[in-house]
Amino acid sequence: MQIKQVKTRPFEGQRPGTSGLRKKVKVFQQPHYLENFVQSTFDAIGDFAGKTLVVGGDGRFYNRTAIQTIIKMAAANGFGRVRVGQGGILSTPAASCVIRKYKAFGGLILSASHNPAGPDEDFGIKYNIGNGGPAPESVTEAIYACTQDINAYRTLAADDIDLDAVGSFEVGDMQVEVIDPVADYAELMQSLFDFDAIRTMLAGDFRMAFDAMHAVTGPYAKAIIEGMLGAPAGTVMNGEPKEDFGGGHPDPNLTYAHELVEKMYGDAAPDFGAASDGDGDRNMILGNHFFVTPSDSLAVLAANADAAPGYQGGIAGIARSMPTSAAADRVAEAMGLDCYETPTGWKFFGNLMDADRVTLCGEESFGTGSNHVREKDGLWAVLFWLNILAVRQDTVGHIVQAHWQKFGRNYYSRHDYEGVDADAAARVLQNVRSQFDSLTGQSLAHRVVQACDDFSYTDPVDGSVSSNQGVRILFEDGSRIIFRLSGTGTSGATVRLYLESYEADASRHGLDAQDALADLIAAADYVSHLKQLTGRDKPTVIT
Ligand code: G16
Repeated sequence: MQIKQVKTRPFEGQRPGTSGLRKKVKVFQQPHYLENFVQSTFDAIGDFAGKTLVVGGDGRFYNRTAIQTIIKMAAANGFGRVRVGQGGILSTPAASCVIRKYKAFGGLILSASHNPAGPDEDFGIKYNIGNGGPAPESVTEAIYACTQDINAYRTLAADDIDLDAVGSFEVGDMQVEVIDPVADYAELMQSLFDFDAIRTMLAGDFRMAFDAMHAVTGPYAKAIIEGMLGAPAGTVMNGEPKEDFGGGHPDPNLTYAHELVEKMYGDAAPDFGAASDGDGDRNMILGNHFFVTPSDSLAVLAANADAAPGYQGGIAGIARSMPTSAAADRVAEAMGLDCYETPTGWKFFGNLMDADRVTLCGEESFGTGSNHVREKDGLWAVLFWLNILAVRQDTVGHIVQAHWQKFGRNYYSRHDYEGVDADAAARVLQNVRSQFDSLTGQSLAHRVVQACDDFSYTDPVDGSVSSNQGVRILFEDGSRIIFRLSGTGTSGATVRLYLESYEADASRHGLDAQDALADLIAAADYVSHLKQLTGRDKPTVIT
């Protein structure tokens, strides 16, 4: 088959963000746009001749088209084999699992995560390295550099392959294996958790609901929760992945997962509810009339890790992203474990896991995971919680409240101002920065400001430095106000305001988080002029 060298010119703005390149589908549909990024990735990642590339995505609109393009380009560029999920499907954690299990050179994951899907919505692509994790900044910057002076890409004049049939195909000199997207991942889950205990619990009075939000986790949750664990049919809601996610916004939080939230806060609510996102790496955990913040979820999993067979040998350490609450730090301290604070982005956990410094990682953005793969993992978190519930024989609410009694409660909330003017967003952060000196030592929100900074991280494994990762006001009592600009949006800018305060007194653990944080919320606006500058009187989303 004939390799074609196609002339092209660079596009502006192909720098990967927090998690790969995310743009509107229409942007990706421009001639050569996707091809430029794929060729730049291949040019940046080194010698993969004859090696394996894993390819798959969350099933959103443009997934299949992009996969056919990538397969031909992989063949023309000299990969020996592509492993692709049947139907083009691979959840992000399943892709990480497959990369690791088959020792692939790397993988291309097609997703814009929880962002809406469809011809007028979002698409995304990111490269994961051989450890199964998102490429570190050194690699994403090298890819970006290649996108800036690309003048040609290589592809093959070949027919599309049948993505719907499991089997083996030849494309030029390259082998394409269309694989069952669920099997390897399900086997890994079974090796980590006590499926017998969960099965017994599900066979009794315990009732649960899992909302796949018409996105990628449907087939995984049906196979594992309804199939292997025997939950009744219908436990998995919205379980068919759709190209437009059913017109929804598969972001598992209290705002967007409202169907599940109504069920869990309604009459005769199930004992346990959970949702995952577009590509299956996020999770939300709910009990009967009870919401578990992602920060608390990480802390509870760490404190109860011995319930799950895969973690009974002990955990090496814990890592959380900087804006994530310090609840996990308290568990780490009590367990004598190291705890790391990294910038936002799962890619920063990879080195720590590879060096066996941490086992569990988590982010406030509904991401939790462990060293079983190198991505955050929605269903893994759900199964971990089910395992704990089966062993502890207690409710979600009791387990979290008992946790607070032991460790204290970190009240926590994130306020998002989405799609705001980029200059205004920059000025919000600049306003705070310009007061670093004057705020320090002063009283604000009935507390004393201990320090202010722009968060900077030095990777303890490779020494790389990532600066400007969030503007922080840190208080003497451990409370924090943090401002950051999102790195995953596709239109305008999104300001994220993160708020946290610590409460040791158990008699004060029953407050609503917004009430408990009210003075910090007011102080954040007072210091930054956030509302005035963005022209918004309230956040778009509160989590
Ligand atoms: C991605 C990253 C996460 C990050 C989240 C939010 O998640 O993988 O590490 O916390 O975005 O990032 P930002 O605050 O920059 O928007 P996902 O699930 O969207 O891939």
